[in-house]
Amino acid sequence: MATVDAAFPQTSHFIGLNQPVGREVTLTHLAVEGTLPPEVCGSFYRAIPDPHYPPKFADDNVLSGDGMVSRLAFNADGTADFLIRYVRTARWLAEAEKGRARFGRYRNIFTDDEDVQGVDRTVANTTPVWHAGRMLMAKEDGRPYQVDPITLDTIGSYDFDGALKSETMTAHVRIDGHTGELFFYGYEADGPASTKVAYCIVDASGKLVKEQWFDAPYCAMMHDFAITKNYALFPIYPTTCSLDRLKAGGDHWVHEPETDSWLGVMPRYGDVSEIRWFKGPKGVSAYHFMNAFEDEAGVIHFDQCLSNTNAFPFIREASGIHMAPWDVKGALTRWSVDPKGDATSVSESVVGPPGDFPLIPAAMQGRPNPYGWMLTMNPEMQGPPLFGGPVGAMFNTIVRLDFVHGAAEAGHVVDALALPQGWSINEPVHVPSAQEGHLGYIVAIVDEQTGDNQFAHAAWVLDAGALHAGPLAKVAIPTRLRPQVHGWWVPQSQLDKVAR
Ligand code: V55
Ligand code: FE
Repeated sequence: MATVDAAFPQTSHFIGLNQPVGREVTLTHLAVEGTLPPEVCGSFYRAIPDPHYPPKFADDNVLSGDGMVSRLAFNADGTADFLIRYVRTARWLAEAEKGRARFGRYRNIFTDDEDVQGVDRTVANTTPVWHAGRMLMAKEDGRPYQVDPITLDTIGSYDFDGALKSETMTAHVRIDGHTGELFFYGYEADGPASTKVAYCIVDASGKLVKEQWFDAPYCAMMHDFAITKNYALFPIYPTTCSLDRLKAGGDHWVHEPETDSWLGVMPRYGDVSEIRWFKGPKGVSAYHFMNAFEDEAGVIHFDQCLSNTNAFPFIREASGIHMAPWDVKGALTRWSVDPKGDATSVSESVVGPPGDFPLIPAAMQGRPNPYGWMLTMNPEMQGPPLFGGPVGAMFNTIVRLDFVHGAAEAGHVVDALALPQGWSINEPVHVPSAQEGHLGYIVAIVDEQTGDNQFAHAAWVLDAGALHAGPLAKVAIPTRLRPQVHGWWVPQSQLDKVAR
């Protein structure tokens, strides 16, 4: 139980919480402790990278791991089930056939075995995206894989019934809660290091109705994007790719501290020729965005978990950026632009604490969000955070921000739950309340280090308006878990509608 898996490189990417789980799990009738609110009726899905085989190259990173999808199902009888399944991608099947890794370095086709050239190498490991009754496991380097939302069995690569031209769809989509439309994009849309970006709209029934391509200012890691009621926003940060570097067997990404960031803004139903590029600061980076919205004056506000360099240590190392972890600074940062004004750069303000995994109720997507949640570090914690994930440090605190009532000097933080030393919390999902004025519920997986290379995991259900009160309900999950990338909540009413 406490043994390390010596078949994997003994680097930060494969030890401790990052040690691969390596197996599919079926746990049924788990006890739900406490009082589960009736609204928390449905399933919580999570995506995890978990390499099936030790990597071809010892310098592999967490992001390369084969996609695993988990489902925590709250059952009608008051118990819960927990399933983990590999996504059986073309890559997973090709490797399973030989019983070893055949694909090489992170997002570098030139390091793959000769006999798998041309095989889809995406690992579908980043977000379980639920839309129009379909569950898609997405990763930004390829097309998503569709999985059965009940059994988690892999259905296959998904291209919107042959309509999608882009070779990629990112893991960060935006669904307008008012129209039910899915907005997404794919970068490196026609191959590695390309500046081509595909911007797509899928109607509420799941039909891809529009796909347009444009050129980004340079080939950048475009991890997330945003919509407002009337606009689509494409932020560009200077973590860049070069084909020559890939051909030489090098790293996909290098961060460039002296290169400008950009915010592309276009009418969301408009033509890509209408994109206006607003200049941002040099050298910054962000993975995840809380939201974007227009105010009464038509000014767009875009809130992002921004940092002064790329947050991933292995990308900084590949870039020759030597910074102590405490010199990596960040904050929830607002870029404001007037799409009809004359200014050609963003205006920046700090609106929240450092951290990541921002969350708003799905209904507020692209509209003003008076409040939201995110993960951060407890500044009062004595001792180091739990080691894990691509950054190497897990978050230990969840906060609620109130942009109306919270003090700006306090980063709008009005409520917090700080976990004890040795604990961490993964990306939460939001479950709406049936009660008017109640902020709903939060579901998240928490990890606890219980010994040398020993961990315990549980799902916690929190009152989204009273985080400090601690869990209303808990489900202990008696199996080892790797840190989650992203999660999704699907209400039981929607699962019941799925034709099976
Ligand atoms: C991220 C995750 C990825 C990836 C690129 O969290 C960026 C950010 C799990 O894969 O390939
Ligand atoms: Fe992400």
